[in-house]
Amino acid sequence: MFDALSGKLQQVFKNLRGMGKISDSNVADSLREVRMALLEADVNFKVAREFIEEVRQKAIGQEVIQSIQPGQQIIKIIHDELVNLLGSAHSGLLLDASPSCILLCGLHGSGKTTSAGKLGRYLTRMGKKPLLVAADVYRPAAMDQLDTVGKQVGVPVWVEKGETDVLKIAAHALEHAKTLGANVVIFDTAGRLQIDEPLVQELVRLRDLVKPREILLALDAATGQEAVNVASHFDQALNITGAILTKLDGDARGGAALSLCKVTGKPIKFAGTGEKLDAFEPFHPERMASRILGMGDVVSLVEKAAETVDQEAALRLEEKVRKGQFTLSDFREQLRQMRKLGPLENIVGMLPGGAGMLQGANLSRSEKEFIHMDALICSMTPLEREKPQVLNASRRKRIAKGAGVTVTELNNMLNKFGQLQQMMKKMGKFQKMMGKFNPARGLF
Ligand SMILES: Nc1nc2c(ncn2[C@@H]2O[C@H](COP(=O)(O)OP(=O)(O)OP(=O)(O)O)[C@@H](O)[C@H]2O)c(=O)[nH]1
Ligand SMILES: [Mg+2]
Repeated sequence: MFDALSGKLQQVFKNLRGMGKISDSNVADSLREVRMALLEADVNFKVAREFIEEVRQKAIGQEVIQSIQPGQQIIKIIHDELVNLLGSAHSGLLLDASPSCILLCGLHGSGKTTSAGKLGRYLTRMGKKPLLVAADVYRPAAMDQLDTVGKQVGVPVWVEKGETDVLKIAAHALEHAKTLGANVVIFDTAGRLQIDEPLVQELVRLRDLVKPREILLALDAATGQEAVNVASHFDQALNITGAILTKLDGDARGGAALSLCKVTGKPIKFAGTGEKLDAFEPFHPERMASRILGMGDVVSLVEKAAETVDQEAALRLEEKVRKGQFTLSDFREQLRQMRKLGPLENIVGMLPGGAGMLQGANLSRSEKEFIHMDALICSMTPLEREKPQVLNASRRKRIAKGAGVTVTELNNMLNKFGQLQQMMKKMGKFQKMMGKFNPARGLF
């Protein structure tokens, strides 16, 4: 969803890198472009202004202009500020009571019920025993919806059909949690089109009864500028502990994510990246910043892969990316795993340069293309997979014939692979430059 912002920032970086000498005035020009890009992405104007001011101060303070690689230095400053803007470090959940309650709140359709299920699934995988509570008594189908979601993720749901008093439901649910031995209780509450007094009153009463460790605001990333107001209102009313940014997979411009933390001072704890109940990830500011700046988010990808694919294969990939030894065989393995991993956009978008590759891509066609790519790599000899440089015209003809496609398609595939390989190499260098390279952990 940060595609537009990402594209613009990468253009600015490209210009910065290309400059042999950098002067005050072309730094100012670049920063103006960064500011425009932020504003166009719906970042709150005050936040954008402060961001630029911060970067400018640091750029001057560090005498960047005299340094050997001024462009790179400025890029690093922008990267670090972006991480800051997104909240510095990942904030986990505070779950130290037994049971610990999590209250989900948010506007109508912001993704509370879906996030309740996703969170339940996530916590189960963390070894917790969650219980979901249907505390939306207004929309007739709300309880059934949560019930279905709970069944899908294998998490018990407390439903009291016909009960209209949220406080009674909550009290009964807590008793039920004890019987079940559940240690996290997640309350799915009602939404409103707009935040209003009766809703706030109800949420406050519920909060005072269950004393939640976490009050998480489900916030639709597509709400743009308005998201910041919504978040501020909920925060003032309930003193939220963080947010779940939902629908990050959509075509929203991303301003909400970039402004939220600064404006409310509360962290984004999770991101929802699709309608499916596994499309959910802990929000890591640093990884998100790298994703926005087009450096890809290989760590999240590797984590996701590790969840679905076997751990060893994921570690092998991590190692190869780190060493810049990504070959066509790895590319093929990735293609196969990608197809196991769910929506292609999510996966490719996490790859370095993937966001760019996705732009204007027709995915149903891409799916077919992936099958072709797989067939092409299968038609190669091991040597050709390791060293595509050896592919002369006659080898290319043979491979294309073997895969039942044209040589042009083979050439396209090799181009794509080449780009990906380049990006991965660059990413390795970029991380070293950032000084965040941790060989013990592999990436970042
Ligand atoms: N693409 C995408 N869709 C999502 C995501 N999260 C939720 N949705 C969809 O958004 C719609 C509303 O989600 P719900 O979870 O019902 O939202 P809610 O806040 O519980 O809505 P109310 O209970 O009516 O206030 C559903 O169609 C979900 O499938 C997400 O991360 N990505
Ligand atoms: Mg709901």
